[in-house]
Amino acid sequence: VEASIPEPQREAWLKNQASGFKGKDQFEKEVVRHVETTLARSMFNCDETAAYAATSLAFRDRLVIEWNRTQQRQTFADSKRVYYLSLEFLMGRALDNAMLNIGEKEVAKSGLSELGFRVEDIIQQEHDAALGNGGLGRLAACFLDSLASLNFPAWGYGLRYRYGIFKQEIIDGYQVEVPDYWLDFNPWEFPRHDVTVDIQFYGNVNKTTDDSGKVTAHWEGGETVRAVAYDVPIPGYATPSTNNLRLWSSQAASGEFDFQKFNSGDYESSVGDQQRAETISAVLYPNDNLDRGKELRLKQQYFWVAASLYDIVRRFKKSKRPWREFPDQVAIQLNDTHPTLAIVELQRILIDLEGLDWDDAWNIVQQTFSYTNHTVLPEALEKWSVGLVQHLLPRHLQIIYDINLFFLQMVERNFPKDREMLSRVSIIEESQPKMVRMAYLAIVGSHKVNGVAELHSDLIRTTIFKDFVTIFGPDKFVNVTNGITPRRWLHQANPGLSSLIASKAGDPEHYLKDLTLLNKIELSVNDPAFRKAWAEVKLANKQRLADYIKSTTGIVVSPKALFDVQVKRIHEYKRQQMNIFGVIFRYLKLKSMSPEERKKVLPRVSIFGGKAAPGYWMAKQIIHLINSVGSVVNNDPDIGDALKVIFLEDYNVSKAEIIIPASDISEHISTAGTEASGTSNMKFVLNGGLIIGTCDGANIEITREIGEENIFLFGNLAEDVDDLRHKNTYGDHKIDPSLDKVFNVIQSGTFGNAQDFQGMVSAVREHGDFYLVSDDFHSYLETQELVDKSYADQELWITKCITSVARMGFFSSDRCINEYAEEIWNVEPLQPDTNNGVGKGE
Ligand code: GPQ
Repeated sequence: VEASIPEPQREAWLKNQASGFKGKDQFEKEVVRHVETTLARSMFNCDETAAYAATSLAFRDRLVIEWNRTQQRQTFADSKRVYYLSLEFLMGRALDNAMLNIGEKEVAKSGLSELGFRVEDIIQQEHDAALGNGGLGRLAACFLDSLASLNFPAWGYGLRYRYGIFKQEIIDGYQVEVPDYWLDFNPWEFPRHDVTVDIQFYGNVNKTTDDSGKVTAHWEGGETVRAVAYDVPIPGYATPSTNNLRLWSSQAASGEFDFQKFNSGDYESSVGDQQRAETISAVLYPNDNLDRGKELRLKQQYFWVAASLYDIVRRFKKSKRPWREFPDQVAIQLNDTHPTLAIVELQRILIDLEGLDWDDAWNIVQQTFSYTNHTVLPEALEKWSVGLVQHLLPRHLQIIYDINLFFLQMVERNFPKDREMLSRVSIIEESQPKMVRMAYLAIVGSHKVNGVAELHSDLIRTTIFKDFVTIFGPDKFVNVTNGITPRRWLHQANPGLSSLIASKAGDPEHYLKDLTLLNKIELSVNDPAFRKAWAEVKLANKQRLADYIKSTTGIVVSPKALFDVQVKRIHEYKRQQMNIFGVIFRYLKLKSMSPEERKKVLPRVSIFGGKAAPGYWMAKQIIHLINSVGSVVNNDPDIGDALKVIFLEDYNVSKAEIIIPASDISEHISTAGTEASGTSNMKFVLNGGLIIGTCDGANIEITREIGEENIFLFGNLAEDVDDLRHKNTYGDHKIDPSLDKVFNVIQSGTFGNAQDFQGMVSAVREHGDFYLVSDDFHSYLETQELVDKSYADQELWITKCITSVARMGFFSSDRCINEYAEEIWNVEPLQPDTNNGVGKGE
C-alpha cells in the first residue's frame, strides 16, 4: 500500500498509461524497437532467434497490460478465487497461443513478412515450457486456458523447475536422456524478487501453555530456504482477462549464519548451502503414474505448498474478513495428491499461528480444499514414510496424527461393528516402516473428491475409496470428465480444419467458446464441396507430418497411406507393446504374401512417440523393440510402402500439434480400467481422426457422444480384468496363437538380439500377463482388420470423421471447468467489462 501513488499524482499516470501495439504498423514499430533497444541489435544483425525475441516482447507488452488490469479488477472485486495447485504445468509454446488468444496472428503474420520473416519460422524458435510429464500436466495447462477464457478469477501455483522433462534422443534404437535447460531466454516469466517466502524444514517442536491452559506448538530451528515468485501471464481467448500462473523458485535464504560463514572465509560451504537450496526447484521428477518416495520430492512438495499457502493467506488477510469467511473467498484444487500437505499446512497456520480452535480450523480446511484423483494404479498412489515426514516436517506429522485420530474416532462412533474398517481407512498404514497414505489424507481434508472420467470415478467409488464412500456418503465423490482446450488443440494445431469448420459453425470466436456449436457441421456431412475440402485439409496435415518425418528420420512415407498413431508416455498399462506386436504380425503377413497380393494391401504407417521414465526398464525395452522393428521393416525391399514403422523422438506438446492433426487412426488401447481418462483421445477425434481403443477411461464417453459406429472398440471389459488376471496366474494360461507366432519370430532374432526383448515376452508368457496383452490380442488384430476395410471405403470414412468432430463439443475443457466451478468451487466468473479497477485498490 505504501508503494501506491498518492491521489494528486495519479492523473499523470492515467494520462501516460501504457498501451501495446494496435495494428500492423505499430506491431512492426514495436518489433524493431525491441530489436534495436531491448536486444541491442540491428537489421544487420537480426536472425530468427532475435526476431522471435522481439516478437514475443511486443506480444508480451500487450499481455502485461491486460494482465495488470485483470489483477486490479480481481483485487477490487474481492470475490472468491480459485487456486489450482499442480506440480506439473505442461504448457508448450506461448507465442502462437498468445497471438491467437489475443486475436492478432494475422497482424503478426503480415508484419513479420514485411520485416523479412515467416511467422511459422518465428513461432518455432520457442523452446517448449515442458514442466510436466504427460496427461496430468497437460490437463493443468488446458485448465489454465479455460479459466482465463471463461473469466474466472483463478491462479495456478507450481514450481519453476530449472530443468523440465528431459529431452529424448534415440541412439541406436535406445532412449538417451538429455537435460532440458529451457530458461536461457524466457520472455514469458516475470521474476518477482519482492515476492518471497522463507520456508522452514527440519527442526523440532516445543509446546507452551498460557495462563488459560491453552497449549500452543512452536516449530523451531531447522533450516530455511527462500521461495521466489516467477509469474507467467495466461491470456484468455477472445477476452481481455489474463490470469496468473505463479511458479516458485528456490534460493538460499540470506541469513546471518551464511553471511558469517562467507566472511570467515568458509566460501565453499556457503556456496554449498546456496546450491543445496537451489536443488529444490532444479528438476522435474520424470515419472508418470509412479511414486518413488524420494526425500527431495517431498521437499519440493512442501516448499511449493507452503509458499503458495502463505501467498493465498496473505491475499485473504488484506480484506480483513474473519477467518470463517476463508472458504467463501478461497477454493483450492489439489491436482492429484502431490499438494496434499497444503491441507496440513493450512491447519497448522490456523491453529499454531492464528490461534483458532482445532474444530473451527478443520471446518475451514475441509470447506476450502478439493482433490482430483488421476489413477487407480497402486504403484502411483503416494505414500511417505512416517520417519521421513517426522524428520523433515515434525510439526506436520503431529498434525497428521491428530487429523487421523479425530477421523478414526468419528469412524469408530459411526461404524462400531466394523473393527477392520479402522485399519483399512487409517491415514497411517501400520506397515514396516509406517507410511502416510496421502490419498486418504486428501480425502479426509477435502469437501469433494473427483475422478476424471465416468468409469474412473465409478472405479474409485467402488474399489480404492470404497470405505470412504461408506463413511462420508456418496455426495462427496463426484465425476468431472476431463476436457481439452479447443484453442490450442484445434485452432492453433489445425488452422486448416478450424477455418473449414468456421465456414459452417460460424466465427471461431463463437464456436471455440461454445464447442457444442460444432454440431452445425453435421448438417454438411453430405455436402460434396465440404467433404472434398475436409479430405484436402487432412491430406495437407499428413503431408506436413510426412515432411517432418522425412526431415527428422530420413524416412519417406506416403501421405496417402493410413497413418496409425500412438503417442503418449510409454507404460506397460498403455500397451505400446501390444501395438508393436500387432505391427510385427502385419509384417509377417505381408512377408507371406505374393508381390501381387502385396500391391493390393492398403499401405500403413505406424507412428509411435513417447518418453520412458529413465528408471523404467520395461518401457525402455518397448522403445528399443519399436525402433528395431522399424529398422528391419523400413529396409525390407519386399515391403516397400506397404508398411513403415516410425518412432518420433522427443514427443512433446509442440510435436503433438503437428502429429495429432495428421492422424487417421490413433491407438488408446490401455488394459480396461487402467487409464483414468486419457485426453489425447479427445484431441485426435477433434482433429478428424478415428480411434481404435479399449472400453477404458474417456473412450467410453467419446463413444457415447459420437456413436459406436464411429469408433473401433475392442477387448475385455474392466469388470472382467480381475478374473482374467487370476486365471492367467493360477489357471491354465494359453497364449493367443497369433501372439505366439510373433514371440517366436522375436526370439528367432529377426529384430536383433532376442535377449534384448526377453522381458517383454516373458511378462506375457511366464509372468501372468498382468496387462492382458494375450487376452486382448485376437480382438485387437480383428479390429485392426476392420480399420483397414473401413478406410478402404473413403466416403464412409469421411462421413465417420465429420460426424465425430461434430459431436465432440462435450470435451471442451470449458465445459469441464464450468462443472468444477459449479459443483466443487462455487465460484463465479468476473466479467472484464464490469470495472477495470484502474486507479482503485492496489
Ligand atoms: N496421469 Cl497419476 C498422468 O499423466 N500422470 C500421473 O502420474 C497420473 C495420471 C494421467 C492419467 O494417466 C490419464 O488417464 C488422465 O487423462 C490424465 O492424468 C489427466 O487426468
